Amino acid sequence: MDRPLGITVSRHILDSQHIHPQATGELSSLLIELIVAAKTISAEVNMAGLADILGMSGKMNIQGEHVQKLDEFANNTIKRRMARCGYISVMTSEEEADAIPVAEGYEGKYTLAFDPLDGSSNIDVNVSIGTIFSIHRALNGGTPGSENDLLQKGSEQVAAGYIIYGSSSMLVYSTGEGVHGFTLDPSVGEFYLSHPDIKMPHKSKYFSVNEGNYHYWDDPVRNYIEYLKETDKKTGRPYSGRYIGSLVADFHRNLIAGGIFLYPRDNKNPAKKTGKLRLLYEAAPLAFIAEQASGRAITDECQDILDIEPYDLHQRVPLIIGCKHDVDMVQEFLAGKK
Ligand code: P6P
Repeated sequence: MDRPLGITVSRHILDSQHIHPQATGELSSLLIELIVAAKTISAEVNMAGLADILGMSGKMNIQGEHVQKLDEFANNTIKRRMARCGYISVMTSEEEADAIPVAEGYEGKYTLAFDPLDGSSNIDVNVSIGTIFSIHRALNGGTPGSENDLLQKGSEQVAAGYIIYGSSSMLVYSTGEGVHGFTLDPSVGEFYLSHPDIKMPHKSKYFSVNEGNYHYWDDPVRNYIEYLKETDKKTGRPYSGRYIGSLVADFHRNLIAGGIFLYPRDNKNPAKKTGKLRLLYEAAPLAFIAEQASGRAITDECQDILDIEPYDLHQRVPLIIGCKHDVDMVQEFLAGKK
């Protein structure tokens, strides 16, 4: 018996484009180009243990972090491919201080913000890592873009998603019509629809937070974590702690199985006074996915992540993201109501 015909991600993107008669196909083509870059990165990540690509490149990035060779490879793979795709006018990457121009004559109507390989500190210990991307409309499409085109609110995103390089490589993306997951079949190099219309459970069973920072948090955050550990009157079971230390992996588990992730500000460390995670290419794209999957994402000042007006390409934000019931509960603690 023939294997069922899997829906490829290209097919899925084109089908959703056909629902919009006014669509020109440029966003579809942009996503398909980005996915080619992701497949290239996936192949390299999965071989990392074999090639000599493991280890440090000896360089430092804008964040002052040691750049791993795979980081550099992922950044260059996306940058080179997207600079000539013809659908974006400017890019920004976690690995680069300034906005990245596209090749002259290739200016398109969108912008791209990306974290080429988030969680890279986990590469050498074979923990899942990921690429995160965020797409907006450029302010003056078709002309060379600038930082202003990139500094747009998360609520203005036209598409966002991530690729997680784990036990299998998965692409999860949304164009504002739900969240859809695709699993890579490396034997044919295709992403097939495996998780249509993903919805976060209303209530979590996992909480993800680095408790090593416990003494650096404000009291409401500490009180909330203590509350999670109390026995639940109804279920008798406290939440289970799960923290991988790789944002895409922690987020993906919480998206599929139900969970809440917190990275609050750290009042003792100036580098993390406004949180550790970056708004444009980490918090905002994941917040877009979370809200499209019926979840929520706020800061520890109860501001919706998608409502934040960015002022810097690499600004950091405190991030609380996950099932709606649990984010609402954190908000109660932060507002002093619990
Ligand atoms: P910590 C990885 O370096 C990262 O940027 C995210 O992927 C992850 O969620 C976070 O930092 C982990 O930070 O301070 O708990 O090691």
